[in-house]
Amino acid sequence: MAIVFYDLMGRDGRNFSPYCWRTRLSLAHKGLDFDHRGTAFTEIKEVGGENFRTVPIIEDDGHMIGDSFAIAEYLEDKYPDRPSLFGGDMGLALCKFVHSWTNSVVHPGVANLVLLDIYNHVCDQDRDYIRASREKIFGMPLEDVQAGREDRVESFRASLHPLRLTVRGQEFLGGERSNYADYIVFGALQWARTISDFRLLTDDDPVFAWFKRVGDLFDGMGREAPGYY
Ligand SMILES: N[C@@H](CCC(=O)N[C@@H](CS)C(=O)NCC(=O)O)C(=O)O
Repeated sequence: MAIVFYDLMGRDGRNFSPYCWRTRLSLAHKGLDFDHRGTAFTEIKEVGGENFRTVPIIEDDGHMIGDSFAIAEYLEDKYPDRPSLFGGDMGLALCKFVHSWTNSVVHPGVANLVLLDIYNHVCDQDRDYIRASREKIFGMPLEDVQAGREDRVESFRASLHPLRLTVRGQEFLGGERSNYADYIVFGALQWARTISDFRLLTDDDPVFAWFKRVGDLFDGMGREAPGYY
């Protein structure tokens, strides 16, 4: 039976969750079929009850697994004969660094530039929840978080310089072929692409070229998803 993949669902069927993109590309990387189930923020509790407060969640062989990194490790262990996501223990250890860097630098950078756009793309049933919960986290109205972004986008681009220097000299973070590190960072930029026409990257940025390379993988899985560019 195909793996069931619970993905965050936004307005007009847009799938914008950065963490869910990590899982979606991991499933494709492993060549595993999946049954895609779009889930609103306020429906997550109906999927996994008290044990799962966030998506992605997958269901495989009667097991439910949550948390994108745990899912990647599960897939790697359960399907060792399929293409490797980490390339061994050393690759896994390095992916933990990429995970921490993305969560602590790239995600806040993206959210500070497009938070109101995210809100404008959540399902109707999620709107009150997202406004209230995110305004609590950020300590200000969503409109204020996003204000002045034209003046702030350059410093976001500068924060990606380690990534830029790397993908200028190699196809993927994984080297000649993509690995889980690529999917972690791609998810952050795909999050923005799916919900905002505000360009985080310029056309001539090597990071944008790499983003497009990852988007082309698996028959254009990332590229074909509805987005603004
Ligand atoms: N550590 C989790 C984080 C996942 C996460 O935060 N997912 C968001 C969607 S992008 C979510 O489900 N949020 C639920 C909420 O805010 O109520 C992972 O890596 O999967």
